[in-house]
Amino acid sequence: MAGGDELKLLGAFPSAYVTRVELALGFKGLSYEYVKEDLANKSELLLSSNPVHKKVPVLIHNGKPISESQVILEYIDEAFTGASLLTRDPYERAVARFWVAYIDDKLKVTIFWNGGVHYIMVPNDTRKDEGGEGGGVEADVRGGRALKDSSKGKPFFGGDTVGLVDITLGSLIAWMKATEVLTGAKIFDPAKTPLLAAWTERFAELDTTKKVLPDVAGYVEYVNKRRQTQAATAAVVASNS
Ligand SMILES: N[C@@H](CCC(=O)N[C@@H](CS)C(=O)NCC(=O)O)C(=O)O
Repeated sequence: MAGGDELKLLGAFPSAYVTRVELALGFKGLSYEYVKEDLANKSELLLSSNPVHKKVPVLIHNGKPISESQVILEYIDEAFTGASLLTRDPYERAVARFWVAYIDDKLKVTIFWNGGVHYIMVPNDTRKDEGGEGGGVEADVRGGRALKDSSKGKPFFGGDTVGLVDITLGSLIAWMKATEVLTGAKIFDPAKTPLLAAWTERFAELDTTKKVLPDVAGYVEYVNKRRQTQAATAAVVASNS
């Protein structure tokens, strides 16, 4: 890449944390080498690059490792020129960081055991209905409060171009769609959450997003395979007990 910079991304399917780094690199127009990790058999490079958490993603820039997806996103924005992912305005930066933390905390691809493994996106929120519109995540992210707060009527959370919040929520789009296929649930329903449903379509249509976002069918297949493996293991345990 330009300036002799060398970028290596340690990643693994089906991590949305990795997807968000790929989105940020794509929107910045940066090229990089993708190093696929086997999380069941982590490489020496991963273990030495992220000795604290031993997780992907790790971005290695000219030999220097950076861990934790949100830290990586901000590093990419600061270290490289190109479209800014965060505005210069301190207050707007604070609002964007608030919603990024909120999405990370409340909207998760959750894996749980309930007679089988389910990988679905669920609002990780136990607050009671506060305003008659579902409360909690419904009122906040799903009800569009985040979008209204950040975008000021512009197409993206980042305004006219995508920013940190777009990338963080956008990295979950393929999981949202896979969840819809697997459970029949509508995550962002145009009838109930028109702003977010329109944002999802707008974000998904961008060239960078199309190149980076994993195939929904691949996620569905991954989940179904995991379900089969878990069911087979459960059957063996039951027959031995
Ligand atoms: N907070 C981390 C989470 C990263 C994470 O959970 N990575 C998972 C894959 S989705 C991982 O590497 N898991 C391997 C392990 O837990 O051993 C981030 O934002 O980067």
